[in-house]
Amino acid sequence: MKVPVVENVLKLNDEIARLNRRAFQEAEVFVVDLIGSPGCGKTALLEATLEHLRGTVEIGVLVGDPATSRDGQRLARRCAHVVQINTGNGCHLDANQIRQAAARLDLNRLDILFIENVGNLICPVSFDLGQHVKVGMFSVSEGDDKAAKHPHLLLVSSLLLLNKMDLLPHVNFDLEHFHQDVRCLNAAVPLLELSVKHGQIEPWLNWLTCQGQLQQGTSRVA
Ligand SMILES: Nc1nc2c(ncn2[C@@H]2O[C@H](COP(=O)(O)OP(=O)(O)OP(=O)(O)O)[C@@H](O)[C@H]2O)c(=O)[nH]1
Ligand SMILES: [Mg+2]
Ligand SMILES: [Zn+2]
Repeated sequence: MKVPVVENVLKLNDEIARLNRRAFQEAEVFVVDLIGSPGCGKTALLEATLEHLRGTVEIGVLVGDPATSRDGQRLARRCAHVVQINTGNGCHLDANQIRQAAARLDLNRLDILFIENVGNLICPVSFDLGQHVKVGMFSVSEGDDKAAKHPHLLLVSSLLLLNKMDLLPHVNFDLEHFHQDVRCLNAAVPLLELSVKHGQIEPWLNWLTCQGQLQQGTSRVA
């Protein structure tokens, strides 16, 4: 008997991601999918980013959490275009959730759309949301082995962030070892060290500005 085989369980997700990507391109909005473990500082980074870029670019945020709208409320204090997505027992965002949530925003008004993914270093990597870039975020309080243990995240990320550098003297984290692991797995990806708590996010803001300009250039050419 021939047993049916589902070859690509992500096929439907990928089709919806393509629609999202087209909608983002048409609206000329640069979309960043921020992936990191629970508590690494994703919302804190977005709060600080909103603060710094206030009045210069229009930003929207789609934020995923299994439950509560706490992150959504934190971000809405600094941003008028925030949608909270509750995933229940889902541990990642998918393209359809992004499609529905993005429909609540006027994409044409936005320059940047951040997607704060559910705190998780594993399956958010596999789900195309239609984003331009995925950014992987770690923090020193999680231990220096997290890059090595999550090679797929390193491979799909256009940028890596290492947060909570202020805690380095207090935790068991071998910075050189972490850098070596990153270089071994992906020699090309930039790695920026931040301390969001102390407002040290300039390298991230510079990267964001460069990417935004690059994207604008590309969409004009295309
Ligand atoms: N010491 C220190 N603490 C930080 C830093 N950045 C964020 N935190 C703290 O880390 C905790 C978690 O920050 P969040 O921004 O909520 O982290 P998150 O990644 O959004 O967490 P989830 O959405 O639950 O996955 C908070 O208590 C922050 O104040 C930092 O640079 N240094
Ligand atoms: Mg958060
Ligand atoms: Zn998942």
